[in-house]
Amino acid sequence: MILSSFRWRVAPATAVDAACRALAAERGISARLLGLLAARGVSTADELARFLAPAEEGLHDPRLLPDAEAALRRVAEARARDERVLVYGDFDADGLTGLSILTLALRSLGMDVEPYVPERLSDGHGLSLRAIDHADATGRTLILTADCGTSSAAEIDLARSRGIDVLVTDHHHAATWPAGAVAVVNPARDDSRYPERALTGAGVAWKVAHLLVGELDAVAGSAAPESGAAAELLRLPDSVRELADLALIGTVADVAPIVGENRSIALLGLEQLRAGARPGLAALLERAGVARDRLDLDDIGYAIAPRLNAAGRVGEAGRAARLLLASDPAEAVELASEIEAANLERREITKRALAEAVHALGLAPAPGGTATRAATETAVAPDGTAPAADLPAAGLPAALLVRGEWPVGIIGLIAGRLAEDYGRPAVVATALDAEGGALRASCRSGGAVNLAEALIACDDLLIRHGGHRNAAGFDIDPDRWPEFAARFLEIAAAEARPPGPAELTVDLVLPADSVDYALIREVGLLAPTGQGNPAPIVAVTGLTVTRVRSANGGHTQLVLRRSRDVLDAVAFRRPDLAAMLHEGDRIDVVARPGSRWFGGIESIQLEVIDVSAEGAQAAVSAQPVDGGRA
Ligand SMILES: [Mn+2]
Repeated sequence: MILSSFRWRVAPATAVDAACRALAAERGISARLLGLLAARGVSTADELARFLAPAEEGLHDPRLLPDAEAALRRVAEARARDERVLVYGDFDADGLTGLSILTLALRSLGMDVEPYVPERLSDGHGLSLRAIDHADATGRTLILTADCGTSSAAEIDLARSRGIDVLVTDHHHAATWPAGAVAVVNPARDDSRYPERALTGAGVAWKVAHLLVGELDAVAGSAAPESGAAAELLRLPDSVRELADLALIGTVADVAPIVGENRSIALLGLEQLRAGARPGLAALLERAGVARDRLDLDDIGYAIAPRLNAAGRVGEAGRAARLLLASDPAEAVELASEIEAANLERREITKRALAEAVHALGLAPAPGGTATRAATETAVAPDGTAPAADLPAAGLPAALLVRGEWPVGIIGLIAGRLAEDYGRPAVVATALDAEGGALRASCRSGGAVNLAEALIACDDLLIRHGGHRNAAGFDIDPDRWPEFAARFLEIAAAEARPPGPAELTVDLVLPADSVDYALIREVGLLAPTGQGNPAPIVAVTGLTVTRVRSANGGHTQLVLRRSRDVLDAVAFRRPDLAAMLHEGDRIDVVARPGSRWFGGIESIQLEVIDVSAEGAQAAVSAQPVDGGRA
């Protein structure tokens, strides 16, 4: 009996205008690729031209950023007066890369810069008093922030009263911002007219580096045209292009959508990372066992970002910053092994804390935790959201809420694992200090419950809260916890997904014989894929199983026959398929088409997400041949 894990759904075709169609024909874009592009919002000639243009053409003029002029003026002044500058970043991967970008950019302008990395426990989030004291004590009269500062009005006023100016660069959404700052360069300000809203802290820092170096570096800026310069995009200096690897890491770490300007950052950043020019990142990749030449965004998301974040979680953020800033390869290798040790320690602590949380909740360990997780990891809809995992055993509450004594730095990780393993929102709280003060909590959701809205509905019980749909956090008085838990459960129960298999949206339906190298190349044109721009998912119909084999790591390898030859396929973390499928079964599959290289030869490989008995998925069998798309 062949049972599908998902109910398949074919993405509705998006209308493409005639000019776009004409340009596609001119550039040799097939109807099926145009259909895939349209599903990603590329449906006019203008958008298609921009998609196909070199990465640099997707960048916006940094002079359009809010307060760009004030920021430029203040930094120019600091440089002219030989002022000493402090750069302050948040301690997560986005903040650390943003801090490194600003530090390196100001140094390239010949300025005296000290990077200051806060400690999660002693400094906390936002611009800290300790940092201001430090700037004061060391004669630094200008502080630049990265990835924070928009909500630090009081600290900024205090700095000002002590003769220290603060220039904020940040990306956190804000209806108000500190009036005492010399500039608040934040495209998420309510009054921002900057064309891109989805930059991360590192992305904004990189744009500010472009602004400062492009305008102030005599050598880099000398090529600027004398007349009508304002209408031209500020030229991208090579020294700023070389910082795109750091901007990309922050962008992936903060799960920003890889579309628009972030896509340009991704393309430019991958070029730098693959070249391996930054010793710290080259050493980190080597340690993580990632081959640089085929590096993609998944490698950054799984190998680099967690290692940088781990450092921040176990009080080693300063070391991570030194790694990113290192210019000596030997020092970089040394720092990378220390970061690796911190990563292992963080994993160990998290594993123990997760077991404690599961026990405290009275849950059975997640049924084959990996299998449940596989469903959420592999099943990604075209809009970048993962459908909720199949719900495990009935009788679980609509949300999992747990209090314990864990390091603040890992509660988000525990909440994320609980939400994934048990397919429902999770809230994990821990004491901020030993004296029975406030609790700090982290929330994660698979998408069925909007956490930001749920917390707004509990606003009266919370000291402060913030976050997004799928990830949020808050502080609460311990006395208020029971009332909060009850109300949150009620909200989660009301919004929970109806029972039944989750939907899996496929981009395209193709008969097996249409899967060819041209398709693989077309899919490659959509790279780099990641958040907001997922790898295309295709339903391939009319296959016969000729070989099934379970492989190490819980994977299933398949050989599938079509009319004249066979296709190789692999299903990662799906050990169940090896037992369910038999030689001779007629099946349809949903897969990501790709290829692998072996002994210098490329061969097509389908990365299977789900299978069904041939014709059993109504949405797919109803499709005309070749999808009839575009
Ligand atoms: Mn950030």
